[in-house]
Amino acid sequence: MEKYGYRFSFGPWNIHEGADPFGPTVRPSRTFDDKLAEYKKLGFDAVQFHDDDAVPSLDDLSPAQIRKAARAVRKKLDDNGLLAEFVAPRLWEHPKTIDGAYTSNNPQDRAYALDRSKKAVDIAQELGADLMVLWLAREGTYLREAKDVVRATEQLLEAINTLLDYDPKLRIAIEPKPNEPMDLAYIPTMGHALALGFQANDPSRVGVLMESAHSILAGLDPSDEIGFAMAFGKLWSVHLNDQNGPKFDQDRSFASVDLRRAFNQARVLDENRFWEVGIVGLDVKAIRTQPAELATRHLSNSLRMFLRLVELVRSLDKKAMEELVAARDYEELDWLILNHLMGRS
Ligand code: 3MF
Ligand code: MG
Repeated sequence: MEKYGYRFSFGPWNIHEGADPFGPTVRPSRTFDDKLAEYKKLGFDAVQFHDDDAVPSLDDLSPAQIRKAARAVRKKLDDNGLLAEFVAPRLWEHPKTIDGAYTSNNPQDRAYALDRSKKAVDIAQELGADLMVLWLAREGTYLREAKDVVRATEQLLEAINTLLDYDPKLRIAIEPKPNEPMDLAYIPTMGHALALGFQANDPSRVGVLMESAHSILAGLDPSDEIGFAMAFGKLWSVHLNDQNGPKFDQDRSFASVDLRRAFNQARVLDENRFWEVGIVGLDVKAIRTQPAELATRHLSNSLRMFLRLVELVRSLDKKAMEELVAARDYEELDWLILNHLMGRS
């Protein structure tokens, strides 16, 4: 398969058991080693990690034990010919993160969040990744009166600065999402994430990760979110997927809901040479009905769709497009694009 210089990644959570808030698991769990063996078969090059995907139960381990366990994972990656793309601290499951992590109203809980994040940095170092992704899952409110938004914004910045100081080589990519699990998140969009990053002590080490479903939940167009971040050289990773309107986060296969919206994401990424700066992450989940033995199709389908869309981007009749833009004939431009997507000229 021609990959046009792109590399692809997903996280172990993208092969999952199918539990949802209303029902239990529907597929057996697969071990990490078993999942790792799937990556190359499915055409992928790199693994995205939560800290505890790499080192389970890290809260019960000393920093030295954590580093040792992470080194063993690095060996497995090497054996499978895989890279670690990033590590993300999982700051939304522990009881101490029940009301937020860096923005919790409880100082001991905030200290836990920072300590846990530093452990995630240690893991990233051992895995050979210089990137940390911050999905700020519970940094927000159910009740607006429950937290001080100005103080919370400062706390987020302080946490980022602490992590940048902790490892002078670390880069941080903020993954914005407007809601879920919180009603209202403090960093809902690319604009918020970038504004926060530009205020950091070393802004050159703070960028963003754009997830399609998160942009759509915010009522925004993912390709514009991509372009906005790329205009500043700040798009360091993506979670491409799809989403059927503003409801719960669906993580559908890339392009499966809105082909043209996906085409435009591939277009903006490709026209701005994303393959030179980052890895294409696919944060997709199999539909709950999918039988266990077929529950990796969403990954290979998403990867193949991305590459097919890149093919379409590169075979666009650019000259005809320029002429139509110059004539302001956007109806005909629309027709050209639709025909192209339908495989006709
Ligand atoms: C939630 C997400 C997360 C993040 C992941 C890595 C579980 O909507 O998208 O997936 O992507 O935590 O940052
Ligand atoms: Mg994501």
